[in-house]
Order: sequence, then structure tokens, then C-alpha cells
Amino acid sequence: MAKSIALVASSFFILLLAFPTVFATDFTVGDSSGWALKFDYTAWAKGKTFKVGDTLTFKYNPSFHQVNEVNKCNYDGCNLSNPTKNYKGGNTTITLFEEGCYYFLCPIDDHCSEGMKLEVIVAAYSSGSPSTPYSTTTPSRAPTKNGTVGVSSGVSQFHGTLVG
Ligand SMILES: *[C@@H]1O[C@H](CO)[C@@H](O)[C@H](O)[C@H]1NC(C)=O
Ligand SMILES: *[C@@H]1O[C@H](CO)[C@@H](O)[C@H](O)[C@H]1NC(C)=O
Ligand SMILES: *[C@@H]1O[C@H](CO)[C@@H](O)[C@H](O)[C@H]1NC(C)=O
Ligand SMILES: [Cu+2]
Repeated sequence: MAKSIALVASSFFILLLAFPTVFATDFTVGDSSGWALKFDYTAWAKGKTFKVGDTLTFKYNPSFHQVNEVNKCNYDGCNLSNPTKNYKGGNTTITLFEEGCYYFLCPIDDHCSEGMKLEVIVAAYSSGSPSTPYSTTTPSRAPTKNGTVGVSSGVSQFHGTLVG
């Protein structure tokens, strides 16, 4: 009994240590191209899975570009007025705090209509494969009926790994 408690406790400890690297991904928008003209950000975003807690980092020359977060209507029309937020400075990291769609564009000249715009669809924690480890980071909820299956299967996987 004491042994299994120790194993469960150490499993949680390992999961807690793993949490930041496993669950929060930072995406550099455009990868090595950064945030610039002549890049297809729709293609860049396609096939990537963005989750709540992930971050987007925009790297750009602050003399030529900025980042606006906008609503869908202004995104579709490349409307530069009343952005939700405006970022400058060349190194902008944005945390994707909630599920849903985020829209970004460059408000300088006609960069937006030339394609400097990005739509990102953010999935909830529970969708996608890493959901089981996430649920085990809330041990106080382990005894509830719904939590038991996910937590116990997660722990037993780690238990097996630890024991060999
Ligand atoms: C651009 O957006 C602003 C504020 O959201 C709105 O008042 C304006 O009518 C829009 N312009 C166009 C051309 O849609
Ligand atoms: C951008 O900002 C991040 C975190 O704020 C920092 O770690 C990084 O060194 C910065 N990069 C540049 C090129 O300024
Ligand atoms: C258990 O799951 C059901 C549906 O999946 C949900 O309605 C209910 O609120 C959940 N209960 C708890 C304690 O999470
Ligand atoms: Cu620009």
C-alpha cells in the first residue's frame, strides 16, 4: 500500500515536471521567415494544432511591420481600424488563452491584402492526444467518477514505466 502511494506520488511529480514542456508549445510564426511579406501564413498554420496555453511568437523588422489582433470581419476585409490589440517592437509573443479563432494581420501599408495575415484555430485542452496527462495534474479531482478512468490509466502507464 505504502509502496503504491509512493509510486502514485512520484508519478504525479514526474507529470508536474513534464507539464510546461509537454503542454505549452511556442510557435514562431512563419518559422525562419518570421512575420514578413511574401509568405503564406494560411499554409503555415494548416496542419498545426494550436492548444489553449500555447504561444505565438511574431518576429519581424519593427521598421516595416506590426501585428494587429483583429476580429473576423476586419480580418476578412483587411480593415485596419479598431484592432483588438496592436503590437510593435519586432518580437511579439501572444498567449492563446482561449479556445476559438484568433486573427492577426499587419497594419502597415497594404501588407494585409498582400497576404500578411494569419488565422489560428485554438483547440481546448481536452481535444487531441495529450489530454490524459493533463487531467492527472489535478489530483484533487481524482476520486470523482469521471476522473477515475483517465487518471488511473495515466498513472498505470507511468507505473509500468517506472517498475520496468
Ligand atoms: C472597418 O472597421 C470599422 C470598425 O470596426 C468600421 O466602423 C468600418 O465601417 C470598417 N470599414 C469597412 C470599409 O468595412
Ligand atoms: C524575444 O523575446 C523573448 C522573450 O520575451 C526572448 O527570450 C528573446 O530573446 C527575444 N528575441 C529577440 C530576437 O529579441
Ligand atoms: C461527468 O460527465 C458527465 C457527462 O460526460 C457530465 O454531465 C458530468 O457533469 C460529469 N461529472 C463530473 C463530476 O465531472
Ligand atoms: Cu507588414
